[in-house]
Amino acid sequence: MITLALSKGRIFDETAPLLEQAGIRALENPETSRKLIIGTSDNEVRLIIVRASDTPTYVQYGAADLGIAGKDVLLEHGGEGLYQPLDLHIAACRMMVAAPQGFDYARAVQQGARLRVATKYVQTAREHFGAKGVHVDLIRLYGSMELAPLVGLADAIVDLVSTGATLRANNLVAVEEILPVSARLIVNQAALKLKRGAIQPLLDAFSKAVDSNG
Ligand code: PRT
Ligand code: MG
Repeated sequence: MITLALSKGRIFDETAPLLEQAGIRALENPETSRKLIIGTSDNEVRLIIVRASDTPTYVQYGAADLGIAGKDVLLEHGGEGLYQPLDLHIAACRMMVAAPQGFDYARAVQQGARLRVATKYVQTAREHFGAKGVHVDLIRLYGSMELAPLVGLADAIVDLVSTGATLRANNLVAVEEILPVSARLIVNQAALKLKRGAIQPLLDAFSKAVDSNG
């Protein structure tokens, strides 16, 4: 049996077509089912439904053989015990620094000001600002980062941006790109060795599906 860890929402939605191209269909819809373990049309493959930020943990400890997680989540996790064979090119967005319209970020950086930055992506933000030599106090939030500058909690945020609609709706503007983000297939390193015969065809099928989507 092969276990694949996925989060519901955009990761499941955008993975389902790839799975289908690999001949695997979920037997229930995780958006409507309350089940956390879902069988598939392939008797040897099951899905487990986890929080997006928990996916690497399930795979690291071998509770799942494979998983699908955003690059953002993998950078925060650190990637220990994980093999990352494939960029699936799904759930794409960009990790950005954003600030209120009218806040001169470039000038603040140039002047060496100490910035308060709210984010869920503390590790990635620390590395980014550290490499640039920007002084920051990082404030860890678990969501709705866009609110922080509006109520004086932070000068700027680090968040994911896809359409930009959320930033616009809150009078924020992206001032710097940190990195492009997409979802990656991850594999437990020990499982890859022990179950290579079962896992390799799945990796090949994902790879073929990604290529055919160009
Ligand atoms: O929601 P939950 O707290 O359970 O976890 P999560 O937010 O980590 O999960 P989910 O399902 O929302 O996101 C899963 C993965 O999708 C992330 O880890 C990213 O790799 C990827 N992804 C792609 C995104 C986005 N695009 C995205 N736009 N994740 C989040 N967003 C959010 C962003 O944080 C911001 O609040 O959408 C908002 C901005 O969107 P736009 O279109 O208004 O710019
Ligand atoms: Mg979310």
